[in-house]
Amino acid sequence: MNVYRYEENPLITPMDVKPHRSDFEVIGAFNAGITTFNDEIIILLRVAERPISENRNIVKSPIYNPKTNELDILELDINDPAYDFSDPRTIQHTGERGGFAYLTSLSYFRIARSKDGHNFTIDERPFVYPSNELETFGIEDPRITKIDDTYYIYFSAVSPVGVGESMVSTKDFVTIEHHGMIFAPENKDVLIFPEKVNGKYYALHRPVPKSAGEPEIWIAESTNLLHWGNHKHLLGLREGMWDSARMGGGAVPIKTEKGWLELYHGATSDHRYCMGAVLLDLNDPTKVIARSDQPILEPEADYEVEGFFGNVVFSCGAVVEGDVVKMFYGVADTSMACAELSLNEILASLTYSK
Ligand code: MAN
Repeated sequence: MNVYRYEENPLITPMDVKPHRSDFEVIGAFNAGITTFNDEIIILLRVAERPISENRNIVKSPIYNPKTNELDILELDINDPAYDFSDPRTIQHTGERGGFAYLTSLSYFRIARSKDGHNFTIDERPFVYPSNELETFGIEDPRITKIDDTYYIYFSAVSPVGVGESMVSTKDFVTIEHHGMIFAPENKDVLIFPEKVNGKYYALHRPVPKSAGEPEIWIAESTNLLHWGNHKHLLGLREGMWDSARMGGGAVPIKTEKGWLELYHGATSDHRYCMGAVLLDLNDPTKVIARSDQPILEPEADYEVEGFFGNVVFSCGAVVEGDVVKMFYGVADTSMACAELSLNEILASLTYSK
């Protein structure tokens, strides 16, 4: 696979983004939703910020308070046996309980605009910010699907009651309308197809089942983008391969002559995140036609291997111009990068099911 990583990579780093308050620091500008609007590429950054801590033994967790519309700052002692601080992203419960109690940062979305995909201007203020009790730990990993004149922005909504997928929409990237949670916890990595197929909207989603099943990709349909049903299991993990432990949709499905091309992420149990592709039937996206045996992009460059959470390439969107796929992607849960790939080369690299 010929992958052309931009020479300026990483394109946007935390240092390029001003914190939204002076007692905070930006630790991530990554996993951005991508679309085009008024001849510009919109890079809807997931900005992760944390309160500056002077004391190494205290971890401060920012929590949105829907009653006051302010952030509360929780202070945790790293020697507290109730918690495990080894994952830089989360504060885990110790013992049998499992799962995370708090996050070490709070994410929201900020707009970066670019005419050429290389140079950016970043808005001064947040565009989408936590606003209700299902978003108290933040909002993450936005994807943007344009349908007619409306941009649907959907993302992980994180709170103590779970991680689900919520949606807002905008027509002008100034005002937003809230649509609430469209996939209940635990669910992430929703990707809404950009047009109806046989009269129905389709979405990929990634539940995390507990008593049976794995974090794998499902597909659902809807007539109004808000209520999703007729769920089907679409794509499973593959033992010993790059997508053996977790997976989820990445970019908005790309319509090609051969089918719907979905660029998705897969990870191994040691948290190495790669991007690969799956091709779905044009007239029935619940049917898988072909899939990547090898990743189309894997963490190799230093900015992909090292960072806040290293060995991660994670795309939430691409811009397609003819045969060129400009895949924007988050690197190491820290910054944004872009790589160009050939659409036909991706299609030719897939292993077709018999
Ligand atoms: C995982 C990671 C974190 C994220 C939480 C909540 O632990 O992806 O970065 O904040 O989930 O979504």
